[in-house]
Amino acid sequence: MLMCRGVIIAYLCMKKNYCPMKTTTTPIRTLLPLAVLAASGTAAAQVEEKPNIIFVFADQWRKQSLGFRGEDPVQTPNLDKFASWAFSFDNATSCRPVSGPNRACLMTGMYPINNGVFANSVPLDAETPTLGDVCKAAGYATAYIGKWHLGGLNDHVATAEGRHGFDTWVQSMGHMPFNQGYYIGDDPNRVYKKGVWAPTFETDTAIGFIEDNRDKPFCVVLSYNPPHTSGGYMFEDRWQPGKRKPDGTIRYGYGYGGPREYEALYTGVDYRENPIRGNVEPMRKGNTKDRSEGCIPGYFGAITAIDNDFGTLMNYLEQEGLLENTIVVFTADHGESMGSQGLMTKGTWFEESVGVPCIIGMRGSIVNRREQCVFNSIDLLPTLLGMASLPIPPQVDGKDYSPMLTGEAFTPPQYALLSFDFGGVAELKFPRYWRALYSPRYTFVLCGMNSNRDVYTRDGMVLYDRQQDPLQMRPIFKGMGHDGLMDRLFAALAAELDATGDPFIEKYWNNENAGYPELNHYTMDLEDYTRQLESGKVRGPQEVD
Ligand SMILES: [Ca+2]
Repeated sequence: MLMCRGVIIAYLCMKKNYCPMKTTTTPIRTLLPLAVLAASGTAAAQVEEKPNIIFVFADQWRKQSLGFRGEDPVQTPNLDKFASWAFSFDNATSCRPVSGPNRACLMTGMYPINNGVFANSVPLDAETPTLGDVCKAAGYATAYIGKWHLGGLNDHVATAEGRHGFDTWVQSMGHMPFNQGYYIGDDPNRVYKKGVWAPTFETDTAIGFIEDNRDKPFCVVLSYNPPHTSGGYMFEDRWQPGKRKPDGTIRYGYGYGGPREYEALYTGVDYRENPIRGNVEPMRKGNTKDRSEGCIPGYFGAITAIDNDFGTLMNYLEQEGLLENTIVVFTADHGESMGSQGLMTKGTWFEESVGVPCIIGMRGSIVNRREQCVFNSIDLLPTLLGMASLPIPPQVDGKDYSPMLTGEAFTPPQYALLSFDFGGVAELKFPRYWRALYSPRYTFVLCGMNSNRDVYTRDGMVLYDRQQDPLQMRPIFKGMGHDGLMDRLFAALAAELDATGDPFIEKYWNNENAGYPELNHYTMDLEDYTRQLESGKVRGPQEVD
């Protein structure tokens, strides 16, 4: 434990010496230091006019799983209704499609290379401003309910500093949606909610918080853990491909799942004969046992159940007349491959992995549109703060799209920059480096020398034209007639990486001996960290990812 703390403290100290390059042009009005804003005598009067913020996100919910998109055969009537009057970014992306890193992107508006959370179980610097910090400083009542995953190896955050401005704290731990454990406020003991579908409990908790705080502006983050693989009570008979013991028996507690009445909506279909998507392949080549079909009722069942919980929240807001002064966001951490491209889960540049729902509404203020421009997860924080006329911290890399939401002229960025280094700290010795430039039409990828490169790229470079090939079944390599376009995209990607200080192309792209990287402007004692995990004295990242 002491060694682990030493690693984290060393990391924090080194990080403070790093000054990230700033690429965002920020209006002068947004540059007020948080301390100045908090001390302002006029803040109390002004804050009463501020809109509320409700930030709802699920974990492994791909953008294809929205009924109104007409892609996956899944029912989401409440999100369809929300999108019918709100603003939907149809090409929204997860900046780094794995939990802790993308959650840091969502909460800080900064790229992983600048916010420091490059893998699961790396803690977010307590001094980096988040949505909660900004809203609290502006006088909002603040709450965080659900999965956090930004507190390091021991994710439970006991200190006010580590809660990043969220005063009401109901943190879920692990993947047990029918026996979910929570850390609530300062209580060091984990409280379990047995037999209750966790998103329903969390939604009710959020509504209770709103009821208690509706006389002043409030900001609540509602972070649902499902849909996610595993686990525990009521998951015993579920099955996830690849999660069998060596003797072939099912590992306890694995598999996607939701309340049985919602799963029942999706059973009785032979998904092998009727694949949910045109690019579904056996999960592992040559392995006829491990397939995705068995997971589909659990995955879609969880999604429709959460849609029902989201409907409960929206009905409450409508009945109480809160939709006109509340910005509501629904998005996800990242997607789920569910057999597409022969893959499960996330971590790749494919649409099913990086594409997320992103619907934003405030009745009477935000226009109704389905927009095809790029919108990266780092853009959500500045966009919300812009909509609420709250200060955008100068460290933020993302863009404020709020003029677009209100129907004003706005030129969005041409590209979103996506990236990946590692899943969790347990795999630090097995990097999955890649960088991608994402436009409304193209996905252009540079892949380091790892297993993804072997399978999906040639010479570490691949282009997909999603207009001609939406399922990404026809990769374009150099020499196939698009070299000029690929050269231009390479130059644009290189420029984006240079702007963020990312040495990927020079040091890691074609380096088969690329070890622990300098990709985050500081180093950690990898061997110490690994020993801590192997000792069993600290909980490893396997419990949350
Ligand atoms: Ca996640």
